[in-house]
Amino acid sequence: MTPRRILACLAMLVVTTVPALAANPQRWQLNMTPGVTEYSRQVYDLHMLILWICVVIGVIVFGAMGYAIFKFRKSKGAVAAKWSHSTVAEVTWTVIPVLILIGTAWPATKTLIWIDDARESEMTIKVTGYQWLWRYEYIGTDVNFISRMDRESDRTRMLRSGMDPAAVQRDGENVYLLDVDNPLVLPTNTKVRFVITANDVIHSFWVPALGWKQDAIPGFINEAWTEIHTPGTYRGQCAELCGKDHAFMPIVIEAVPREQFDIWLEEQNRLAAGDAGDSNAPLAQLAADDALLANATESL
Ligand SMILES: [Cu+2]
Repeated sequence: MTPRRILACLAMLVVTTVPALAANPQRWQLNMTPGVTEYSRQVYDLHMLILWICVVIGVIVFGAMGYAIFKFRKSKGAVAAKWSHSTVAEVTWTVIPVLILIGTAWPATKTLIWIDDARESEMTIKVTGYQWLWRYEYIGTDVNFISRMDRESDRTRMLRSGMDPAAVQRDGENVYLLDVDNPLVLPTNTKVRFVITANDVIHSFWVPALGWKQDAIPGFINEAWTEIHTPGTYRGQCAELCGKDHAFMPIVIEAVPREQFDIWLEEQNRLAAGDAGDSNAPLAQLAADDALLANATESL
């Protein structure tokens, strides 16, 4: 391999892995991330705009206050002013905040209207929260499966398991309490609509890299959408305290290119429809899933 090709490969690796890595939580990370969708980027931009406006206001207000405290201190012979009304001050501190509010509400409202529009989605996924796992149904297909925390994390978290959380690894990354058995596979560059509900108590579907969080409420269907541009693994959590194992129902999204997704979906659909060589395998899996669900809901 020529040095040039090695460089090209390295650059490719950086281009494909850095955005995906950056989308997941990092140690000592202080700010939110721009995520991996246009949606999350707009939310991030709004957050940064309002953060900087607040920083400027903070610097001006506390700067003026600090300056006044120092400059007009009693030891320097400062005497309190006697006036009690100033029309100029009244107008100034009314008009400036109103302008700031309009300046922030305008882009925020524009984004809110845009992110509420799930029309023209190319596919729909039904997400159902259970204590303490998720079910994903690819509407219009037979693909319907349960996603729960990986067994290794589950065994490790047990009291006195003697197992090392640092040893729960996947591709060199510590995924203790973060990984699942069946990730939600999504195609990139495709508008995907989610309909979100729950079967027992209120849960909340949250993957920070997508830029939104949506409550999963029994008897209600909430809606959200995403369009991921960067292939990768994106992790999330249930974000509504839902019972004793609330912290142990992670979400994993595997975003793959459309062609790869189509192959995966076709394969899953074939398995689900029982067309596979061993037609009992998917059925047995479904039965096992249902038994698991029954257990999960019974243990209430
Ligand atoms: Cu939950």
